[in-house]
Amino acid sequence: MKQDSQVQYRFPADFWWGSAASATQTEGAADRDGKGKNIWDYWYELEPHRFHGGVGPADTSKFYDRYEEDIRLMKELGHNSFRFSISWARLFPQGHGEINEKAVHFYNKVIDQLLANGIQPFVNLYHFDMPLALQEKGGWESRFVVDCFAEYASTAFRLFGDRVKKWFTHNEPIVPVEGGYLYNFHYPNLCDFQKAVQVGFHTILSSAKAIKAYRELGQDGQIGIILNLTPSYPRSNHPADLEASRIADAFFNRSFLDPSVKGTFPPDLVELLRSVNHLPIIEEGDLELIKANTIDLLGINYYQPRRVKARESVPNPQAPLLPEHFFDFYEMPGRKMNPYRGWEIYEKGIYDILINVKENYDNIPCYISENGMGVEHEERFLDEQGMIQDDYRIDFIKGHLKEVHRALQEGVNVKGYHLWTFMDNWSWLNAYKNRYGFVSVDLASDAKRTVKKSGYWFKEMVDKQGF
Ligand code: BGP
Repeated sequence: MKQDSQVQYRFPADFWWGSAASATQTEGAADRDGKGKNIWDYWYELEPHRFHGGVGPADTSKFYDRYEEDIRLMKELGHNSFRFSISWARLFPQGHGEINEKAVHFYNKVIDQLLANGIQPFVNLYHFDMPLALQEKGGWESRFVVDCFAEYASTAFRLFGDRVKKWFTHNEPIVPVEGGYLYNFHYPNLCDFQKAVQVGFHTILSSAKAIKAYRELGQDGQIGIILNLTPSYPRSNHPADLEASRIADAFFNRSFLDPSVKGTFPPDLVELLRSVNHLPIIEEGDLELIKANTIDLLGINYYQPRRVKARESVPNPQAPLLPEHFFDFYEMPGRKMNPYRGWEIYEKGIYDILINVKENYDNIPCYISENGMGVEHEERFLDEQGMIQDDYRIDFIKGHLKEVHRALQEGVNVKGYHLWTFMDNWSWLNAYKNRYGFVSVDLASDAKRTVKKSGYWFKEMVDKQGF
């Protein structure tokens, strides 16, 4: 390929370019072709008012029906890789036992269609969507469910592993812990620190069991996990602020990063949990299993940093225990915000994460598995041709890619960049409020797809191997 001298930030020729999505957020057809209910289907039945605009997960962006068109568009937009998730409840309507052949057919078609278009399928197994039948058995609180996950994982490897060479056990496993067991934004909406710790431990255990199953099958791909890493920046260098940031980092980053990459839990986190008498129940052999089954490849989702400071008040002794018992959040004056999502935009965060992975995690192969910007009312930016002029998204991507490029120059083993997300999708509680895609989805006109300016910009950037 001819090299363009205009390119200031050049990426390797084999860099993975693409986008990421998840089953519940894009497939739709939630009650068709034998899919079992998951916790989102169920929670929506119970409390539809919790979801933006009262819009639920039944009929999200219709990927189930329109994957062929969508994959053709991915190719047009320069993708050489695409990450999606399998819906556990579609493949196993009861979470284990009987397989739904229609799901096998669907995922086979998606994988084959991707490959036929020169796009590597990256497949994730768990993206927040516990089958309801297993939630009724305790969800991640239950060891039975951990074993069901291992069964589901090894079934997926056997069915699809001849063609899928990049596997991920979980996407952002801290989020179901936070949402379901601490902060009430996922079902089962509890605020229970002990259960949160147990769920976190079982998630890690399930990941290790899936990795073990993968290796036992002797398949020739790579397996990893996708973590949302949020660098914890202290307000100042005061020892109390530094301590606050160390604790936040232990809770939200190292809790999953250390066992996934090193096979061990951070000693300071273990000590802290012991000091508040909230260690999880660990059975004989669990820690050895986790130690023996670490990842090959790390997916990094990055949206925002976490800024913290020392607590300014003594916690209410009657209040439920939460991580914020140990630190306060800090709003840095002058920070740049995405006002629609309420998240700070701090491009250098992605560089700091990558350098940390290089220096403290043996420079394990990694890639940016999600990064993106959700914007409300994007129809404001429609031009006369009907295209959304999302220059803000292009700027957002460029700003982060510059930092990825800097990390690459400094020897970080970073292999690719995926935008969240390919086409506008259903954002859990935010439903269709904020739009993230390269491609817009017009809900009012049969989910019509229209490429945004950023989609074409991306294609050109990939062709030039940079910008
Ligand atoms: C990540 C999730 C995605 C996606 C994204 C954007 O945490 O992996 O599923 O939703 O964040 O967040 P949101 O949709 O809540 O705006």
